[in-house]
Amino acid sequence: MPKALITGIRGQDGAYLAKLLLEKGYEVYGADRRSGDSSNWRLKELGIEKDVKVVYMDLLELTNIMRVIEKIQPDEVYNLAAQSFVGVSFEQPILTAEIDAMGVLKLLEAIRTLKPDTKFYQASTSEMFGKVQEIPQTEKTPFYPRSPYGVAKLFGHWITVNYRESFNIFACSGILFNHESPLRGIEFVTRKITYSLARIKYGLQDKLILGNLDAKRDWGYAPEYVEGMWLMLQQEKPDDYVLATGETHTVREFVEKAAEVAGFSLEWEGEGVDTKGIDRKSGKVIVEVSPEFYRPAEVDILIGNPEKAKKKLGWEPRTKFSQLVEIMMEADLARVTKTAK
Ligand code: NDP
Ligand code: GDR
Repeated sequence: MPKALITGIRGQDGAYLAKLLLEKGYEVYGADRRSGDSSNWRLKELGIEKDVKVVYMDLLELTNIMRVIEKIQPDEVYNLAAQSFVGVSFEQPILTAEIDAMGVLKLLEAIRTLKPDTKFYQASTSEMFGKVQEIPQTEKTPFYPRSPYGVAKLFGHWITVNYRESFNIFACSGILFNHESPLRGIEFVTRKITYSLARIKYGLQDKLILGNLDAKRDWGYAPEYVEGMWLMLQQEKPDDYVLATGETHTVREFVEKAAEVAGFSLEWEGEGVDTKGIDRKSGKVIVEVSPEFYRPAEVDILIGNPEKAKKKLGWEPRTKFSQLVEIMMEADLARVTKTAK
């Protein structure tokens, strides 16, 4: 039975990846940094809470990481743990760098020292492209990160490449574009939209307040992206791959589609921070814009080209933008109805 260690087990991708690996017959260890909230709601929703072996490991502590690697002797390590919220990285840049940059190095050092034949996956990101230099973005597009998160992840990416080239470690960096699901954290824009609209529909909230509606993202469906992570570690040689849909949509389009699924009839008024989204049926303002949710530096557009992953891994995204919004909106409507009852 192969053994996999997943860091960030309590996050969106950790849960879907754990499910996939369990289905493939892996013994799955999930590294949890032991925060105050021990609900493990994502693993519970997927029905795998009892199947994952939880180990306590924080990416900030090298000796902790070393003991875990030594004890488990994993065949594969998927490093999904991160301070993953771009907005917060402007407020906690040092912590973000300690986790998202130095944490990767600590994990690689532990592998190099204790079990160098471990296969390693690093969760890199399209945020490394930042102020984009080329459309669409590929593995060869130059990087220009626009946030402390993007800069820290760029270190994580290059140190992964460096350990592959210097120490012959089977280390892959997956440059993943945004991927969403009903298990997405509520602070990210897609889930914030679907959860808030569900609450507005059932009278639990008045308005959805957002930042930049014009940002464009390449949004895919998370369960498909974790398949790509696994595929990268099953190849003969380690390499880096972009996973994306090749389509881009604005935040505004996401709101419009979600509102339609939730049964609102949305109409826009005004511009910039004065933009309002009005429900024609009730005449109520249900969407507003606030500078509070704008970032000091924005990534205006992301659109990835997943050709290499298609060709070499046989990986292809299947869920289209409108299906993704439907899946997320319907899941939140169902959740909110349950709690509203
Ligand atoms: P989440 O934010 O849902 O999960 C991240 C997890 O990392 C959380 O469970 C968190 O623990 C854990 N974590 C944070 N700090 C530490 C630490 N110091 N030590 C150990 N664990 C820690 O992220 P996603 O699942 O969405 O993403 C997975 C990875 O992929 C992240 O690295 C992210 O940056 C990257 N990525 C994500 C994309 C996406 O669209 N989802 C796209 C590209 C890259 P806790 O639960 O205790 O807070
Ligand atoms: P992102 O995701 O920064 O792309 O990072 P997020 O959903 O936070 O933002 C996407 C875009 O929406 C705009 N936006 C808002 N964002 C949030 N969170 N809240 C708002 O109210 C709001 N209004 C507008 C943002 O400005 C941005 O342009 C995600 C994370 O998962 C990263 O960890 C990952 O690396 C990248 O995706 C790829």
